[in-house]
Amino acid sequence: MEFQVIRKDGNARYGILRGTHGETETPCFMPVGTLGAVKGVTWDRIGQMGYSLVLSNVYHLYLRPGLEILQEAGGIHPFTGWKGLILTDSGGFQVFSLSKLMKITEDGIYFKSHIDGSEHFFSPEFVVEFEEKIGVDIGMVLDECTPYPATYEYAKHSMERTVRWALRSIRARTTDKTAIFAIVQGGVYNDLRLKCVEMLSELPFEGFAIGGLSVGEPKDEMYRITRLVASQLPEDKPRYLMGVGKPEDILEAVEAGVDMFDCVIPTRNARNGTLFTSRGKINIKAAKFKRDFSPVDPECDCYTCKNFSRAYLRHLYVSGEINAAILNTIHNLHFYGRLMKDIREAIKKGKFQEFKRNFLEKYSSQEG
Ligand code: PRF
Ligand code: ZN
Repeated sequence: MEFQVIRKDGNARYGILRGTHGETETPCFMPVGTLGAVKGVTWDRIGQMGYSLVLSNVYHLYLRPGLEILQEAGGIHPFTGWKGLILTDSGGFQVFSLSKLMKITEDGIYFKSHIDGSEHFFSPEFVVEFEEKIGVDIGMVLDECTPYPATYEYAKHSMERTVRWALRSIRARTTDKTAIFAIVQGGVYNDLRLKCVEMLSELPFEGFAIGGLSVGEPKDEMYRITRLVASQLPEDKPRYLMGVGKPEDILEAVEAGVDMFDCVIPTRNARNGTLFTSRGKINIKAAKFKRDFSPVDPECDCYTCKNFSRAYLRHLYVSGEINAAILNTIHNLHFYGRLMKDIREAIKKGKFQEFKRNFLEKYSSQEG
């Protein structure tokens, strides 16, 4: 993998990330394709919307369809049919949020499947092996996501374990076709975060993620830790803020120097009928849209906005029509893709601050 920062505007960076299956400009947003598909849209749509990097997940892929099937297919690319870049999260976070976590030891994580209750074990070595075997472009290391709130002692131990696991992960590597990214933990404690960055930066990772945020802490804490960590990470490596977020969070993090994002918000919200517009979010279920024959966002040039009205989308949604999820997902992912493109253009022109201010002013002017 190759990463190049091409332009800086304050701490915001415009760059290019090249991997085994293509390249992406940064800052970028990765649509979430947990089960090997982005819910509600086919890969050709994802590509048309300008996305060339998507996120998937070791926890899910390991349970279903499983390593054997993925390997028999020739890897995750031939199996899923996605031709672009793939990053997989390690599963550590999903074990906490989805499965019945049984035990964390120095060796790894014991957990029960959320599907059938069967027992499994992930070690840092196994996760890297899995990511290499299925042929992802970027694999995240196994980490321990510190919950919020957590005591200093707890956060310290889990951060230190995450660093020891990162070292084991890097030692387990066997190919440079799969880039390995480390994850910075340390809760909301400045000194723990700094110590974690210091220890991880000495290791030959190809990128660094900021984990353990957007887990219930106040916004200002999340922004503070993001700024602190981003300011200390190596300049020449990509920085990924995991599981974030809302448009306003992305703008804040880009300003701090973050290059990559993922979040279920655009896709999950689409399926709940919450749509992003340049003037804020709307909920398409609302009765006030019953006779609103205008597009979701008059400034949006996605397939949904060019062809359908709010009234029609509301009708599809309240009727439980499967096309509601599809059309809403197209719109929301288009909105996020456009936001990231506008961010990149603004950085290139040295006008990121101006763009951020204008975007937020309009976005909070809210009609709905
Ligand atoms: N660790 C991993 N994946 C994650 C997180 C983390 O801390 C988060 C936290 N927002 C989202 N996804 N491995
Ligand atoms: Zn649209």
